[in-house]
Amino acid sequence: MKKDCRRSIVVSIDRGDDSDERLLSELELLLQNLKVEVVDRVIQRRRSPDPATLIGRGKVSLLKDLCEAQEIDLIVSDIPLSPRQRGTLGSLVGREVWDRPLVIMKIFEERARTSEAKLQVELARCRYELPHLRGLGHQMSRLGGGIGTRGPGETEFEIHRRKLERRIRDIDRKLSLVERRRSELRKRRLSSGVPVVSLVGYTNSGKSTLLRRMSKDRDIHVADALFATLDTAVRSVSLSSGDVLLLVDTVGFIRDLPPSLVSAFRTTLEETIFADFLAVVLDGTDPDLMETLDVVRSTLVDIGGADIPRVILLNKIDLMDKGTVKFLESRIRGDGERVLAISGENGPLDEFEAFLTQELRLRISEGRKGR
Ligand SMILES: Nc1nc2c(ncn2[C@@H]2O[C@H](COP(=O)(O)OP(=O)(O)OP(=O)(O)O)[C@@H](O)[C@H]2O)c(=O)[nH]1
Ligand SMILES: [Mg+2]
Repeated sequence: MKKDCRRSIVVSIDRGDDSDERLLSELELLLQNLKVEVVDRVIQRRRSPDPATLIGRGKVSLLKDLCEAQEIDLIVSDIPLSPRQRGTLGSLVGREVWDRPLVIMKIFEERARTSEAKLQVELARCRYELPHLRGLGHQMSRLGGGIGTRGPGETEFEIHRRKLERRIRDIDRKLSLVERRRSELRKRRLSSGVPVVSLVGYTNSGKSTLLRRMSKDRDIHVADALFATLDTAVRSVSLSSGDVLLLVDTVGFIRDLPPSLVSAFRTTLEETIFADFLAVVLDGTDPDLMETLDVVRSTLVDIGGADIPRVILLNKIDLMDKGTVKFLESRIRGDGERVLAISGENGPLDEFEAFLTQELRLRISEGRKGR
């Protein structure tokens, strides 16, 4: 099986929007994380996607020629595909077809380490595959993931569908047990009276680095990779003021997180909102920093954490010049946020610690509302 470094072509629609290029480069970074090389791009300028094949017929035949000439294994669409589009495109080009949600899901699959994360990823994958079953056609045998299929046919589809549905019910049951245990732990955490601060933010922004540094726990996993963390870690942290808090680190956010992943990881994502305070970690070297901040804010709205008091930590300033740091700080502040510039890796954290001390004392004196 050709698993290492597969060759791909990325396809997309150019709607004349600024965000198109940004999304494409992010998709290529996601693919790099999966050891998939992007050999070429086929981008079509058109107002709306073709309902059957995403790109028009002419581009499909160009794509087919490119696949043969360049020994391509895989087509990756930047735009989420309907089951019909994925199936039709796959059979016309004769290659496996992925879309952006599937790419993100595959990264989650690779990264999942605990049994809970593994179950959540599998649940998301099953929910994603279910509507795609009919559209998959000849690709089924390649994507079956252990559920053996010899060839398409109504009964094969039916058997596969029923297996998926049974598995979804089974995982749902297992996860609800995990959720019960988790909510017990959460209750114990809350009744301890120790304030809880959650680290939230885009994937790879430096959340785990900060947790590792502040808790002095060398076992916290840090990596220059997307979605290095898929589970929740909680550590006790003593500030220089003597105050103690619980610091929570969990899964990062990304643009267009697939709905099936959001729902499967909902309990993990929601873990961040059982907090007195949020520290939003932003990678200062991100060229689309303000847009990323918007993604983080809208994800917080989605998971019900928008009203928790927060500070933005402009992180990785050791990699930036002073002028840029000042400029970004004032932009973020101008956007109505409180902001502190830090280097979670090696800069001083006393300003952040003093800020937390003051904030948490204020919260405690006001009483813990809504918890
Ligand atoms: N130079 C520099 N690198 C940093 C800093 N903070 C984090 N990093 C690096 O950024 C990468 C990602 O850091 P993580 O702490 O794993 O990021 P994360 O937000 O937990 O990422 P996910 O778990 O994938 O969501 C790692 O290579 C870190 O070493 C910093 O302040 N300065
Ligand atoms: Mg992490």
